[in-house]
Amino acid sequence: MDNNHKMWSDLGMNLELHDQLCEVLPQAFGDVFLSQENRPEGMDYYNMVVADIHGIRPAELIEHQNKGGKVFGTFCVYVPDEVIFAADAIATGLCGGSQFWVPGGEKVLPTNTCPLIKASVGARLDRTCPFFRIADMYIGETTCDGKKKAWEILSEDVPVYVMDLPQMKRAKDVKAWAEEIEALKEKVEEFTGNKVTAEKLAESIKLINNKRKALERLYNCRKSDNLPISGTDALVISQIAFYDDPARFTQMTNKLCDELEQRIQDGVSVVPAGTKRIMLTGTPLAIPNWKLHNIVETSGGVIVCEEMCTGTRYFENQVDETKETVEEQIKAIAERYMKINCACFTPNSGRIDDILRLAKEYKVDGIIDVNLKFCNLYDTEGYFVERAMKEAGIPVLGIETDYTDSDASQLRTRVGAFIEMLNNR
Ligand code: BJ8
Repeated sequence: MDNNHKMWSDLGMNLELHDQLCEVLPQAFGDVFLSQENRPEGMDYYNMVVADIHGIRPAELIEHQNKGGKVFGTFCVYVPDEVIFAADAIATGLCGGSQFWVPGGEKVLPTNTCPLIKASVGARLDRTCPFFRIADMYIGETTCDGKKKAWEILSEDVPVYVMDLPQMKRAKDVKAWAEEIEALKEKVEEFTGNKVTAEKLAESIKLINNKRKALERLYNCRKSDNLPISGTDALVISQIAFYDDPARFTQMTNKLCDELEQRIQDGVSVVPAGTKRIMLTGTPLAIPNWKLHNIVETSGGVIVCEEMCTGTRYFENQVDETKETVEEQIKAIAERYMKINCACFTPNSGRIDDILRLAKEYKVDGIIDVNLKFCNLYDTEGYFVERAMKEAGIPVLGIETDYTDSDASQLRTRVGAFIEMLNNR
């Protein structure tokens, strides 16, 4: 039994089922990523991370636990990692992006639940993901109805703490969110036995801000006329950001950005001049959901930006680093997080403003508004997105999809026609 198998077995995983996943992932990764031409050398790090996705990082998390540390699993970009790291614990993203986990979720959830929720629940209940096994506690949030009920199901199997996210953005809501962050701090302190001090919180605010800055630098490179990196590669970096060690991730991403900035200066592009620049908006694309990027970028277009939680919503806006007391720091954290524009808020016009701004900044030719099947929130908000884009004269294609490949050829046809229309404009 190799080291990984021993670790997975010790975690109580269903090895037989998990082996099936291990068999298909390298092929999928090879087809989507390694077939691309002229990739930056700095992608080697992320290739390595994905190649051993259930090995390297899980082993690090277990090492942390063996030293007495705790691991918290999170599902939403609203949950502030700062508070968790400040208690010498580790936060790791747990969203599931593979169809492999969906049937496990469907055993307990209605079929008409979004695939992200079904996959996340299935990954836990089927015991086929080490991250879901390792996390000592899950942190849920009251964003959409499907998630709220999923926490209740998951809590029968693993400790789950739920943060109550306000769904409006008035001053009293920001205050309420600060109170929720304070309550999370107390929970994390109790669970880890470690005190969150102002010094510790200042350190972790910097740590996570630095990660955001590295991602922002990466995305800024994508604003260039000559594109130094594909959207597919940028997406996997965003996905890895959710669970990699934050300091190492920041260092490797900044190193990659050095190379990308050099490429921009040297006029190196991964696509021919004139390739239509597409922005994706909508529901998150959790790892290993690479379907749409692959379709767009093998149909003559290129993705330059994702207005998504696996994209700009994850890294835009920093937490104010100048605050000195825990109370002020928590307020600053709440203010930063309440700037994220998720469709669970009403009204959510800030998201429309963001999309219009990003379309300009990234010199976008067209937008694909992506909705994960059965996500009522983003589906409904698509009405405003499409209307605003039409008014601004930006072509928009609305797509609803899931994690299966059953609609791949139909999507390819629609995306191909959209890009052709952009080429003929
Ligand atoms: S801040 S987008 S990460 S809630 S796609 S599970 S909303 S039914 S993931 Fe999200 Fe936080 Fe918002 Fe971002 Fe529900 Fe919709 Fe599924 Fe969703």
